[in-house]
Amino acid sequence: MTTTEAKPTAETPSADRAPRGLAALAGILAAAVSLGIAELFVVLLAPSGSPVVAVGDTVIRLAPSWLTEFAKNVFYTYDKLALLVGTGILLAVFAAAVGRLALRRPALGMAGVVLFGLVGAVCAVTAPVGGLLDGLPSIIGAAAGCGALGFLISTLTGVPVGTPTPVERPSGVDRRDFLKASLVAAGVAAAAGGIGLFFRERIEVAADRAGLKLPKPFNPAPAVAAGGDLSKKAALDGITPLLTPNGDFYRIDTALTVPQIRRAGYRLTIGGRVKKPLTLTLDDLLKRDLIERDITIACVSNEVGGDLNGSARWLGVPLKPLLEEAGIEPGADQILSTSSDGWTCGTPTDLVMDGRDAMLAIGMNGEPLPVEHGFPVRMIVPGLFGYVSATKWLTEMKLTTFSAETPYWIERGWAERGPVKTFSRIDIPADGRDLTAGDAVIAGIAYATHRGISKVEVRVDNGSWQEATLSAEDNPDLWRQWYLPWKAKKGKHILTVRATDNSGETQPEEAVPSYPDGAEGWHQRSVNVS
Ligand SMILES: Nc1nc2c(c(=O)[nH]1)N[C@H]1C(S)=C(S)[C@@H](COP(=O)(O)O)O[C@H]1N2
Ligand SMILES: [Mo]
Repeated sequence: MTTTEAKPTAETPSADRAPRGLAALAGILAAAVSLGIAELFVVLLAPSGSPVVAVGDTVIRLAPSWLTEFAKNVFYTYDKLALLVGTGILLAVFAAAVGRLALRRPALGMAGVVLFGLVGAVCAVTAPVGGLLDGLPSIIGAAAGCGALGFLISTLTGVPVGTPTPVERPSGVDRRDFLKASLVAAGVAAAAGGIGLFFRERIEVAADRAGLKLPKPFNPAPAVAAGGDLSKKAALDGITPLLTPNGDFYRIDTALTVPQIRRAGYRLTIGGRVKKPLTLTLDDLLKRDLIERDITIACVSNEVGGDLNGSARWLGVPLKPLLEEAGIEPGADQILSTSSDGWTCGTPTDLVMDGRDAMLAIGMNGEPLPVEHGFPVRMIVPGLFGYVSATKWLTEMKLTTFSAETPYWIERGWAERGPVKTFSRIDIPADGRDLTAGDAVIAGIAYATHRGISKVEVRVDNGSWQEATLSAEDNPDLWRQWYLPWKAKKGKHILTVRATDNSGETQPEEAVPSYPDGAEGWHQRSVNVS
């Protein structure tokens, strides 16, 4: 501490108030340091639970159902976020009180930090996936928090950490010392927490996933037909590739932190209205005859011309024979699937059993499923939007009825059945790209998963519809690329595309929003030709 004038009696109100406000800040910074250090040790010790997530999950687990329902209704999809923000606010209030307490009674302040660490530790240890080791990051975090609190408070009191409670506080607090100490604490919290969060999702299951050797498919995907992939044509540079690389694949889910499921611990239960309930390990699934299929999946929230869609070569266990083994009882019209984090999805039983390539995917484009895309197992059902078919981190399938159980998004008003709507998109010319007059090309993709695409037409301004050339159909579950050569004339032009599916139905012109069962309308792009 730098020298301060010793004026023992000068307890002016402002001098007193300022350190108290700063002490509250010290408490909050100390809490941040504990959390940051705890996150860092979650990574170093590699147990399953971060204290923040563990506390949040414990609240969800113990909260009465009326409260969780209320939160879901009020906060809609942001219910988990609301929980974290609410917890954060409570924590900040608690930490501020602890900071102020520490100013007068350092020992009690430390006790507050320890209490805070203990709550985190207890929640982590008692979590469904928790073990004793999972409590350690919180304890280490609390120790660091105590250190930070002592350090920060000492800059306010001028009394070094560990000295018995000061009887008199020097009145002239050196704000610069406190500011410096605060910056150090904030830096430590941010760096430790940042490193922890950054690596947690990567290292936790990454090694486990990398260790999974995918079996060869019993029934491989047919080779792409000649003319089945137009990406190689030089003129079509920029067209959507036939299969989307995993790193570019869109991602949609409600998960705040990506579920981390290890291979050894994985279990899938198939129950409800079945004759023989099954529990399968990952090895059980890998031992079965696997199929490999090129399938496009899409999100119901995708807008006209949007990119919440992607195609992959999925390797997986066909669902139909598996469910036949379980023996579906008559009347069970819904397959309610649940993910490890409690998201639910309802798929019509008849569609899964009608012979389409519905599967439990374990491979995506030649790799184990990426963790964000559902490692180790997800559902894929051609022809249905993701919210009614594509459960990631799948842990349970329950045969039930639509009238008995309402899945996550259906409860929020989205359509109970979600067949994919016919979709077409212009990729070339890219948005905002100017062209020079002369030979040009218009190109893109179209899908009507499971029905298949029969025709794509393009219109320039208000001209007549011209039929585009389609890539050879690989299978009706996969999108098709298309292109149309165009003699571009000078000026501004509006390009419009529409597709027709194999049932003969053409995309309607009238725009319809994505809620509640998928957007409709024609994709347009404007282009300047000079
Ligand atoms: N566990 C879980 N699975 C889920 C979801 C989710 O929120 N949680 N979202 C679904 C939705 S709405 C879509 S569109 C697809 C997206 O799959 P992707 O992220 O692999 O592209 O996943 C589906 N599976
Ligand atoms: Mo979705």
